Amino acid sequence: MMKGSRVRFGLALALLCVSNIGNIEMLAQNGDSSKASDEKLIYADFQKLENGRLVSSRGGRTQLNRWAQNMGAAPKMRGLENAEPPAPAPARVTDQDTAAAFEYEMRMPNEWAGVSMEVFGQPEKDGKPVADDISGYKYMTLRLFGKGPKEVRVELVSRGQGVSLESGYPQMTFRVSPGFNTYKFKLDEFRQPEWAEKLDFKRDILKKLTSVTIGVFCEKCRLESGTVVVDNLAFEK
Ligand SMILES: [Ca+2]
Repeated sequence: MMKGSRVRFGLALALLCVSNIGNIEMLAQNGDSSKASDEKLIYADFQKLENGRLVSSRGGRTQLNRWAQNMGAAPKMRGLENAEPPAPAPARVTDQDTAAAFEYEMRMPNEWAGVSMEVFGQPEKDGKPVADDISGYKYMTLRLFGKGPKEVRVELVSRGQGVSLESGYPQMTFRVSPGFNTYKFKLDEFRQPEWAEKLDFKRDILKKLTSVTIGVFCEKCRLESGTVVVDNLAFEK
């Protein structure tokens, strides 16, 4: 189905001009892909911009986060130019298809550090994130291209809904294969790290999901840089 070489070529082009494509306005052509069906919730296909920033399928905002044990050597991250707060950049997959991208650079010394893209399902209401109940779904799927990272981590996050962790949300870490591939994860295999404050996965997260992060991380960090491109984040039965 996928014309591998063409997709790669498209991606290479997109990544080369990641900083120049903030004003693509031809994104919203993919029809009704933002509609949630019973079988599948298209969480983010990155076909829409609001105020120049990529939003999720139902208009939730996107942002870039970073963290580090030593913030003096915090990772560098690059997405949409001149965005405050920082945001991923639109990256062109095809004429009709846009993804969300960021570049990162890990710096030393750092015991641990990371950069992630956070995607909210819905726009805020009264200044608060709005939650989704995804407990009826079994899988998360997403399409991802990674140049640089061996592994990528996705997290299921709930903010402002009674739970407030700085970090340690249920997560899944996976090895990145070459190419722009679709990955599929079982939701019930997401786990919190051992050191995290324990949450009730169903009550606190699956029933109150506000956002998803997709990110890169390091422990005993070395100098390392790369690019991550994400598209078609969905929950499936
Ligand atoms: Ca897309």
